[in-house]
Amino acid sequence: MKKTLLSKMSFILIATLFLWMKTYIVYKTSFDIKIESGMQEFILLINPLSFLLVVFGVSLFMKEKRRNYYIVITSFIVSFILYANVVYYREYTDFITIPLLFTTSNLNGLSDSILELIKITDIFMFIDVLFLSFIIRNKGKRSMSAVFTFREKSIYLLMVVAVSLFNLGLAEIERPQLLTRTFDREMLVKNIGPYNYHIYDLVLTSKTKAQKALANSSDFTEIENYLSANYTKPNEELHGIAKDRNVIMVSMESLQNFVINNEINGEEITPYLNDLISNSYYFDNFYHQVGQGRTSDSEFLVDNSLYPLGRGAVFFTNAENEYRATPEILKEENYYSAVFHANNKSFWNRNVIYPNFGYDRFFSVDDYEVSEENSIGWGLKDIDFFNQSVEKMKELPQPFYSKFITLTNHFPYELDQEDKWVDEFTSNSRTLNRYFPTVRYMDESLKLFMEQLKQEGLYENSIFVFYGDHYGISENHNKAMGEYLEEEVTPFQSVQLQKVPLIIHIPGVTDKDPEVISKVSGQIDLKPTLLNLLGVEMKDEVHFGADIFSTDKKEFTVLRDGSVITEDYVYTKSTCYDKSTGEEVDGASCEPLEEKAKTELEYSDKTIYGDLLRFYEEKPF
Ligand code: GP9
Ligand code: MN
Repeated sequence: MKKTLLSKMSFILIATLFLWMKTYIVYKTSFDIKIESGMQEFILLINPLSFLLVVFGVSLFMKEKRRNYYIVITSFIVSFILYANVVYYREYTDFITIPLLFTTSNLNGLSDSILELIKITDIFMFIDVLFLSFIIRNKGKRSMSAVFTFREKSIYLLMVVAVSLFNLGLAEIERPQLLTRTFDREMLVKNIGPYNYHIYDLVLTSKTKAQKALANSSDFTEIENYLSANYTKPNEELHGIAKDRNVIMVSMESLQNFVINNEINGEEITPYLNDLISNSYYFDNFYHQVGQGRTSDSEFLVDNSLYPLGRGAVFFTNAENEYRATPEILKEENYYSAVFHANNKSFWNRNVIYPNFGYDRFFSVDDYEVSEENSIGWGLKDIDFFNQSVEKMKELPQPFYSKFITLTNHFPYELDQEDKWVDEFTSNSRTLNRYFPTVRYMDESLKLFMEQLKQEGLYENSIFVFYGDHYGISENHNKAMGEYLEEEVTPFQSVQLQKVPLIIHIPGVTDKDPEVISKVSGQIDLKPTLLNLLGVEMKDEVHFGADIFSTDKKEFTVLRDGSVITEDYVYTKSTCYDKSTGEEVDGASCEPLEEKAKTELEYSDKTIYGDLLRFYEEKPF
């Protein structure tokens, strides 16, 4: 009996249709993709199709029996990729990138967070795969008899090409240069679908590898020229004010600025930090600039004054590069350097990259006594962590540059009952609710840490730099956040919620003359700011930030997603806002800012992808 092409293809088409619809349902239920026109909605609807037709179409060239297994297995794999993105999106409001997948050594520590993010109903995401397996088991014989002629295969191929071009054409009209500008993953997924996006990401990854091979010293000269044209002279009065002091940096996990001097049910959330601020330099307009590498990205920014990457964690993708990080520079000033962090040493690839930054010692989980009693969530509780760290600090050669990375205030913000000193918030976001007690706990740990340092004689001759590493409450919790702040969280507000506290405390100096510095700045500026206080000449060092105390410092901060904040404007998600009113204004006002942000990030990316600092040694400028 002769079958029509359509009936022969019915199994392929059913599988395609299922996944197509499933992807669209996921768009609507699991991702927050902003749609502004009927055209965008249409592109969204059709965009999974081209990839699915290709990947299932491969089966036309297979033997019949194999074909059906291939379809079921492919359907499972593609569903799994979609599902993994759904889970990742629940916390990070972002899509997975290939470099991120190579961070598998991070997964052991993540198991708690993952359990928090998956739901029993997720099983429905695989229901079509079960259904397809059921069909081949029962109707197997019949549907396995189809053989495709050359003509039929050609018709199919033409259809695939037509659908793909149609999709790309519409996307190009809607978003010119979509594929050449890769700031925004949401835009990519919105226009070409999650599967094509992953292929695109794969191509980019290979391109990145090639970039290093092709880079040469003239690329470095270009960076040098850009940086010296934009050089900001540091503040002379403060130069060397903390010379030869021990440096004690604390990376405060997930600490956003909105909790500072704020309350929950009438109680201060950060009583200690509020107190410290009144004896310190406090920067209340300071932004985190991290990408997918989160804590590690903030470390990268702070130690190198280079931007992290738009995709993946630079700690993984470019760990072997040549760097001129702060510990290495301070070594020339006879400093010893150490990091304290009670997590696996390989987490974020730290054990590989730290020696490359010039760190002399990394105290990781193996150096701490960790038990059931003194752990919660991701590991050793902050109070115990600091407690045990002080003992090790006493042994360090001085002066030292040290960094402490806290852990308790990490998603999913678990805490023992006896450590809860303020109430949870009440909203529909468990995450936001639990955030307040863990922040309060971390605040207490910092207070105890300082008290101990005073007792051990490690306080007076030190300079303290406390900074928030990145946001703790993602945009997914905007509604609850709005309830807490008592105002709606618009994209304009969202950008400003990326402020993290920065506190610089110099005993004998800032307690006499504390100051609140409201200049717009970011983590990229911390290295030149600190090194100026330590009396280190920065002019010849490659750095993208500027001394925040400098009167010449421009109020211009670019976040890793390309958003820009200045004194007058906030630019984000292709929209320009007047900062004083929060109103949307004509895009022309932000155009130069957008351009400048793009150039800045491109030059920094180029430095990293091309491993350009390897040319620094040969030719200092
Ligand atoms: C893990 C800690 C937390 O060691 O730095 O990592 P994060 O998830 O915040 O990047
Ligand atoms: Mn972190």
